[in-house]
Amino acid sequence: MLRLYDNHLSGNGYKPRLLLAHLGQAYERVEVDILKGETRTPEFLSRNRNGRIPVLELEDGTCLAESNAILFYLAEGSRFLPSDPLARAISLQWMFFEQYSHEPFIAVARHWIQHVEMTSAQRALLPEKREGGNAALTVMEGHLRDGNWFGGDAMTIADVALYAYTHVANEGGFEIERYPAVRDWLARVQEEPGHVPMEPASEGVIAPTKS
Ligand SMILES: N[C@@H](CCC(=O)N[C@@H](CS)C(=O)NCC(=O)O)C(=O)O
Repeated sequence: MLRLYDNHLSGNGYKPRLLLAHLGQAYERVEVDILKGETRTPEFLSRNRNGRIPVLELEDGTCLAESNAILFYLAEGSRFLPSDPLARAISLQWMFFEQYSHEPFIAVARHWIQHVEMTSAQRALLPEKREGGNAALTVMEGHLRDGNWFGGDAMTIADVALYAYTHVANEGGFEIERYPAVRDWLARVQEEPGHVPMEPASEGVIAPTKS
């Protein structure tokens, strides 16, 4: 059985959880306490040298890290990853956008505000995080004025990747109401059959039913 090393607060961890629910794929979920440094133990580092969740452990013990790589692997052959080369690349385009222009601003601001005691250096960087996050939301708003989804005519892994931290952007101090097309897209993602919320995320074997 697939095993997912995960943390219930993490949008990066939620991405594979959400896709696995849509795929109706059973897996074992292992909660890793990122705030207590459990991602930096020798045991965890043997699964991901980069010391971060999520990590997907395959049945043969191979470990795959990086949330968007995990999405790409899991979605192969499903409706969440198009077969056309250009359509696949467009999904990847938005997933790289998420990692470079979105997550480092929106997820990091949320983490600092919600989960840790902010240092003065982090507090000083917060306006920069706000600016970067709003720039990403503006790009998304522009795209969604012309289309319902990011990777084509239906929901793909690009939407899963972008949904994870956008739907909790308010926790990072972002005003999603300023982005009506993004807000409508969030509702569309939530209305897809098989959708599961970010929390609660139980431990042990998760056996979703296929939507
Ligand atoms: N680019 C990575 C980022 C993963 C990441 O930042 N994981 C955080 C939780 S969201 C983590 O494990 N932090 C614990 C640590 O750095 O020790 C991905 O998309 O999977």
